[in-house]
Amino acid sequence: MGVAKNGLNFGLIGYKFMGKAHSNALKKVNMFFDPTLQANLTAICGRDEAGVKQAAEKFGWASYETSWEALIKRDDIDVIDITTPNNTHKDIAVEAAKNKKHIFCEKPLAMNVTEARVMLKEAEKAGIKHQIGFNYRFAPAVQLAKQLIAEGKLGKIYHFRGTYLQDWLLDPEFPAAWRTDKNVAGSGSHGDLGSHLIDLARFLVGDFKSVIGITKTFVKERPEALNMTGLSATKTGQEKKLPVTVDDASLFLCEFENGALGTFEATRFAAGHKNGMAFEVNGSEGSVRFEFERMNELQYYNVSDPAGLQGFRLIQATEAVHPYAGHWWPVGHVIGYEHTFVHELYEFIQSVYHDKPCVPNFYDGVKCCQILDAVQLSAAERTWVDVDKV
Ligand code: SOE
Repeated sequence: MGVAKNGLNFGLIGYKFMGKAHSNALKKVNMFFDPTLQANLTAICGRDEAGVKQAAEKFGWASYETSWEALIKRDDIDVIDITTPNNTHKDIAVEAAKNKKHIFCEKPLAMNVTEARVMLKEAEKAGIKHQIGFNYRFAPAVQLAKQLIAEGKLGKIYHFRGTYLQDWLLDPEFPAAWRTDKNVAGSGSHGDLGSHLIDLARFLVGDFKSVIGITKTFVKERPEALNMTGLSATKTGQEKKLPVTVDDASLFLCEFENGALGTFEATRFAAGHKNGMAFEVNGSEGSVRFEFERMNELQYYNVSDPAGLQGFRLIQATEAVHPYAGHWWPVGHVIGYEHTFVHELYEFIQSVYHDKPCVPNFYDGVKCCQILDAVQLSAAERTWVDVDKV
């Protein structure tokens, strides 16, 4: 767990979509945030030597490995950053914890709550810092929503309404890749998109008591994929079709511990929506609304505004008083998706340096997996499920 005097040495596993987002963030964090420990891009890891070598050169990593076991064994690595598909998270994290490396892991934490609990247990036993990549918490406008709620500006919370809409699987000819394979992804839109909504709901409203849900797979088989990066995939060109073993859409209701009610919708079949994550929170004193594709803005309604002037006001969360915004550009010079990763990794580095718990951490990852599993159980049994029973 030794932390190098001249910084924190990262070992990143994965070099595609999330690997690129994390590599970019680690460079930008040094440049814009002056963290207490410089983030060192020490080694990147991937199975394909040509691919990982090229990524190391392009993204600016000092070295590369083709085996994650070898990466974890290296004495010059302080942090293992996991950005590989979901079925690899548990084994990597457990091994990293045993070797006293701090861990940053992409979401969802694991394939199911059982695996997630093992990861939390090993991380706690090792006494290392652990964080999960729920990056949307770190948009300045989302942090502002949290501040308003914490200050009581929304009063008693009644509703959370979350939607996460994408459409990249709409075409039945889009190939079956790792994201449509239950053995690799664990679930479909449910874990991939629903996990973000669940985390935001826990962050803003609190813990869940019970859920009832339904999941659906609209297209049951697809042509075989040659490869997949980000949300694009190519076909092998063969006739062969593969079964889709995950959900295409997942909808559920919840009751929170504090009595508020929530509705959640995650789908890859919402034509026209590319990364349409949005939520609204309604309380006795007001409401907030957020849409990711307009991520610099927060809408806020205050019931105490004078009659005749009431309405949602549009706040552009780019002023120095807004969380993280002052590290970037002058007011009104907006930021984007990649900045959320810079913010979360900044917080991670600060937690390591100051020896304080990371937020959100593996405990939050476990709670999220518990809710994901409870919804799946509810969908299978067509009934309400108490989250604590899972
Ligand atoms: C793909 O659906 C994806 O990239 C998710 O995996 C991310 O977590 C989300 O931020 C955007 O969509």
